[in-house]
Amino acid sequence: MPHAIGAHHTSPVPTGQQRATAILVTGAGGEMGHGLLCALDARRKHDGGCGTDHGPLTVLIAVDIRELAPEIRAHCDVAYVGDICDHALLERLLAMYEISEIYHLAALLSTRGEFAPETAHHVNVGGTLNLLHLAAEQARSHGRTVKFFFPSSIAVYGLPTLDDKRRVGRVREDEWCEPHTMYGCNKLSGEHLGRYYDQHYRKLAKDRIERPVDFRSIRFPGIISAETLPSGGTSDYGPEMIHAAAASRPYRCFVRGDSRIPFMTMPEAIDATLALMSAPKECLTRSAYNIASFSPSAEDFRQFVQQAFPLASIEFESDPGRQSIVDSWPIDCDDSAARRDWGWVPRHTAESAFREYLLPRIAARYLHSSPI
Ligand code: AKB
Repeated sequence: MPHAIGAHHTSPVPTGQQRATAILVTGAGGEMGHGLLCALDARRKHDGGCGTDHGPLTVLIAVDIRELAPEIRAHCDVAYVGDICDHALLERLLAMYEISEIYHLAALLSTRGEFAPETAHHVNVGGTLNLLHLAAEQARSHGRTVKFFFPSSIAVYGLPTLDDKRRVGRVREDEWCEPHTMYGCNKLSGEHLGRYYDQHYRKLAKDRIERPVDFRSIRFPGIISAETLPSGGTSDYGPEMIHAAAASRPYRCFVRGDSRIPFMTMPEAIDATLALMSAPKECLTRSAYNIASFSPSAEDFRQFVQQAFPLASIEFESDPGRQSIVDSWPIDCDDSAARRDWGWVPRHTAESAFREYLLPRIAARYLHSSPI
């Protein structure tokens, strides 16, 4: 049975019949959850307590399979420890809140998904279907469309060979979508399910409601955070290398030095998420968008890191399985649709990302180490 761990309430949750207007974040304790909760909390404080236009009672609800760390829980009103595949939890949320926005971050990432692909499907697709159904039921009950953010991934792409990857270079949203991982299949499924709930839900039902869900998605590249270390991903070699050097730990990189995929910083990912979610629907020509910021090779990562931490011990030892996943992902993504439709612009080059954000913030996190 899920249990709620009530943090402080930044605004009183009404009693009796009235349900509080709420924003729901699943996977809140994960890599993106920390940054997104902070940003949503800051937005509602800036808006005078309302992260949406439904008045001052918007509460921020977090759901995760594990208890949230105190510094994350401080940014939400209620934190539920539970499983997004648990219908009792979702029914409880339906009964207690009028949810206006959902940020569905909960997922098993690409590496972890390859050890338990059926479990990955159950969580990544079954969980997403549950949340889309919750959004549709919410829309039916409060009569307003529910905005739904779905973090997709470059994992939806599958370049057949390394030669194809090198020849193709930059990919557009509608090409090479034959993923090599269960996670990539799940993210592609999630995109299609979201588009269905947005445009075609219950097409033949007599009591059909028009557009219960306003589905929006971004195909994120590898994301590097100074605050959190990712786990279970195949793009993790980038952040792992930097964090290991800052913590004076030797690092054995599981891909070749010439491996190259797109990356971005966590602040860029959070800003892009909020920018897409606040864009006028009529400006959006797609439900899933590419964005990208910089595409360093693993050797580029090593050089940036060793310039900052000269004593860092970094070796390359390619793991064939994880290498084949990275070799199937594109070198870069064409983000022209995101730039045109909702003003996406990357904040960094690889150099500025390391110099201005990653190295100083990660070094500070480990205190005793400081980049040159
Ligand atoms: C992973 O490595 O699985 C994720 C991703 C690229 O979506 N970080």
